[in-house]
Amino acid sequence: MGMTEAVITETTQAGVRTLTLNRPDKLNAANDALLLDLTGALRRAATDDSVRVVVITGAGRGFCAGQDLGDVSGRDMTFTEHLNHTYNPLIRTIRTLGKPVISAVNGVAAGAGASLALAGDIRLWAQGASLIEVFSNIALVPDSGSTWFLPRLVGYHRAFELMALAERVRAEDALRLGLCEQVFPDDTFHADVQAYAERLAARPANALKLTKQALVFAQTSTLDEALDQEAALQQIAGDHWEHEEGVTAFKEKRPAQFVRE
Ligand code: T3D
Repeated sequence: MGMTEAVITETTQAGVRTLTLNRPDKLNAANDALLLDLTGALRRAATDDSVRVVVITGAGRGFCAGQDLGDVSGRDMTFTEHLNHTYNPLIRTIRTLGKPVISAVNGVAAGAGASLALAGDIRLWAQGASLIEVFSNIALVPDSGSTWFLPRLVGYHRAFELMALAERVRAEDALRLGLCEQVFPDDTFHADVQAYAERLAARPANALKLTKQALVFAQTSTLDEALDQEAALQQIAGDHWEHEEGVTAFKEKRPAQFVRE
C-alpha cells in the first residue's frame, strides 16, 4: 500500500465488518479507487465466514458527498461507461450480498452518496446526518439507484420534488419518510451502530440471507411469483440446522444459539 492512506478502511469485531469511506477532507467524495475498493471489500466480506454483518460508514463529518467533482475532468470514460464500471457494480454487490448490509450514515450523504445511504438493507442515521439528491444542482440525473430506491420509499411525487429542488432531508424527516430505520445521537453513533449490528449478527445468518433474497426478488415480482419464491426458499431454510435449533430452543424455553464457532 506504500505511504498512501487507504480510501477504505476495514475492521472486524464480533462478526461485524465495518468498511469506512476514508476521504474525510472531501466528505468522502468518491473517486474511482474508493468505489472499486469498496466493491472489492464487500465481495471479500461476502465470502469471509467470520463476517455476519457488513457496515458501511464514513470517516469524519460526512458520509459520502457523491462523485468527487475534482476527479471528473480529463476522464477517459463516458458517463455511461463510468457508471457501469464503478457505481453500478457497487450497488448491485450490496443488493445481492448474502449478508445484511447496514448503511451507517454518520453525516451528509449527497448525490451517489445518497444512493449509497439508501441501498443498505438497514439504514442507521446519526442525528446530524442528512441526505441530498444533489444531482440537479450540477444538472445531472439521479444515479446509483436513487431513481429506484427513493420513489419506493416516499412515492413518485415526493421523490421528484426532492430530486428537482435538491432539498436537504434531515434525520427527523428521514425517519418519518422511511429513509432510515433508526436515528442515534451523534456522539455515540459508532458505538450504537456496532451494538445494533451485533444484535443482527446474532440472528440466523442463513435465514437472513434467504429473507434478503426473497425481499429483493419480490420488489420486482408479481404476488404469484413471490409466493412461489417463498415456497422454494422456505425449503432451503427449513432444511438448515438453524431451523432445528430455533425450534428446539423454543421447546426448551431457552434463547436460540445461531452462532456456531
Ligand atoms: O459517473 C459520473 O461521474 C456521474 C456520477 C455522478 C454521481 C454523483 O454523485 S453527482 C453529485 C456529485 N456531488 C455533489 O455535487 C456534491 C457537492 N458537494 C456539496 O454540495 C456540498 O459539499 C455538501 C452539500 C455535500 C456539503 O456541504 P458543506 O457545506 O457541509 O461542506 P463543503 O464545505 O461544501 O465541503 C467540504 C469540503 O469537501 C470542501 O473542500 P474544501 O473547500 O474544504 O477544500 C469541498 O470542496 C469538498 N467536497 C464536498 N463535496 C465534494 C467535495 N470535493 C469534491 N467532490 C465533491 N463531491
